[in-house]
Amino acid sequence: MKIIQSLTGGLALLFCLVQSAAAITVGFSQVGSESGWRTSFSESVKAEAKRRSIELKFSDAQQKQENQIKAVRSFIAQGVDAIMIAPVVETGWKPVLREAKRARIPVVILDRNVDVKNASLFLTRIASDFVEEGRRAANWLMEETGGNCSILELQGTVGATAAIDRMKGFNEVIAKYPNAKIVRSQTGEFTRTKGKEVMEAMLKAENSGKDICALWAHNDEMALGGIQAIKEAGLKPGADMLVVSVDGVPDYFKAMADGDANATVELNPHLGAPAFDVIERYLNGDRKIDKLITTTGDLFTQETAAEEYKKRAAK
Ligand code: GZL
Repeated sequence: MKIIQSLTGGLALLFCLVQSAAAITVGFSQVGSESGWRTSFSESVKAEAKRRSIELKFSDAQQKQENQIKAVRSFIAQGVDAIMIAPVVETGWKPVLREAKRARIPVVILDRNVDVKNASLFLTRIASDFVEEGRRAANWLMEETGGNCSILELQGTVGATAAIDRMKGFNEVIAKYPNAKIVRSQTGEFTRTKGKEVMEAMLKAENSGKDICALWAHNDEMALGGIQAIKEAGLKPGADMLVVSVDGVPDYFKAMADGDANATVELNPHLGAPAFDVIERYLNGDRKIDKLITTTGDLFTQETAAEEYKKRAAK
């Protein structure tokens, strides 16, 4: 009898060891690949999953929320250990988050936010403070121009937290300067192509931009498209018209080093490590997880752009 008992004990121990060593499976629903920042974000999550031997199921939604919701439902059906969502817009998430909760699968929100009142529908959100990014961009511009500036704004995706909050932070600062005003504002959907197209239209409507002091873009991709449009309108971006943005992608550092752009607030794309940390903590029983984990970034200008570009382009 003793032999059977020690055998089953040994098998149970073996099973636990194998189980705990088994890789976890995480489903990740990503917005798309609309910007250099987004692709760095995706690559960093994939590299981190590989480093930790986590099985990552990656889904690119091509900017469509219905594709994100389909992907999350598929992750639930596959019984993944955890789900990460980088939501394209804030609204429309309650039903599928309820389904994940019913399936007892923890959900981590990355970057932009979801507009749900019931905070138990997700484990935590890991993101930058977009309002602060808008404030920093505006404070730089007000300092640079003495608060005397007519501005064209390229907004991000309508309904996306990054667009809503960057606009909020920027407007909060310029409201203190009577001679600072956004004269035109339109969405460039966070892409370079659309940013150029919208900037061309705004310049045409504003006497080719001759009286415009600055372009404020919610991300570098749109700013880079805007810079093309400013050049084609016969103006010198970075000089005739200042350019300030957010993200800190290598191409934008190159534009600043070339004198075509002036400042950007860097956005950390490395959200994989903190996300997997919090998932592993939760799966190991930790229930003391903050509802918001913020990342930070610095404001960069032309002064250090060339050396910063070398560092980033080399990666
Ligand atoms: C903001 C993020 C934005 C980036 C853009 O955190 O959602 O989406 O600023 C990207 O580059 O499109």
